[in-house]
Amino acid sequence: MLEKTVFFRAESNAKLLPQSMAEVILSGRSNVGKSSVINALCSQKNLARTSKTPGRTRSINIYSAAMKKWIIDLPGYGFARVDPQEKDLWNRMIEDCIILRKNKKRVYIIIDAFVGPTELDFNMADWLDENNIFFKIIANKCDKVPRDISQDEIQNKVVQYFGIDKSNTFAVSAKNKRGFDNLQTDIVKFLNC
Ligand SMILES: Nc1nc2c(ncn2[C@@H]2O[C@H](COP(=O)(O)OP(=O)(O)OP(=O)(O)O)[C@@H](O)[C@H]2O)c(=O)[nH]1
Ligand SMILES: [Mg+2]
Repeated sequence: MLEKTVFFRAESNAKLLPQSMAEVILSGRSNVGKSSVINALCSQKNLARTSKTPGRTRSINIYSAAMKKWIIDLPGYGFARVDPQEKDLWNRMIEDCIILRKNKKRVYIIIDAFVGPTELDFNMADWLDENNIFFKIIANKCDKVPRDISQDEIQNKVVQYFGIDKSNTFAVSAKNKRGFDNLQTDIVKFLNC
């Protein structure tokens, strides 16, 4: 389904991006596994560059799942070690990419299933709500959660925390490539590819 996804373009100014027909945008804190989730989603090892060190993705990275159907990897929010100027640039990149572009889009916020949602994640969700932008939540790194806690329970927690419908939550492990069936189906349906 998404195996044929290819790298399309990296851009730091969202205003310069051409129009897509539909796009999914993966956002989340630095190091939460956004780029790893893209690789697992597309069943490819090295499509998106990942790193142990936070702050790896520094621009809007666009992957093309089909003609003008995009999967977008953003820099992480809240990475303390980038200098204030760069932080401003990152925030602008994220804001412009999500708000300015009026095309058909869906945002997924990726959170750490083990750490749980942080204040930054709630801020992101509130900000999307304020701007009337629909989002879904992906809890990644489920392999770090004790085994007696099921995927279902993780999703229930996300529902409680964010007050969203369970159908809009996903629990995955990019490391173990688990839990991606529903997410793949959801994204393919949205992109219509
Ligand atoms: N245990 C575990 N580690 C993961 C998982 N997904 C990603 N990681 C690790 O988390 C680290 C960060 O992964 P990235 O995919 O680069 O994270 P990112 O959110 O794109 O990070 P930035 O681009 O810096 O914002 C890497 O060391 C990954 O191997 C997962 O499901 N489980
Ligand atoms: Mg990244």
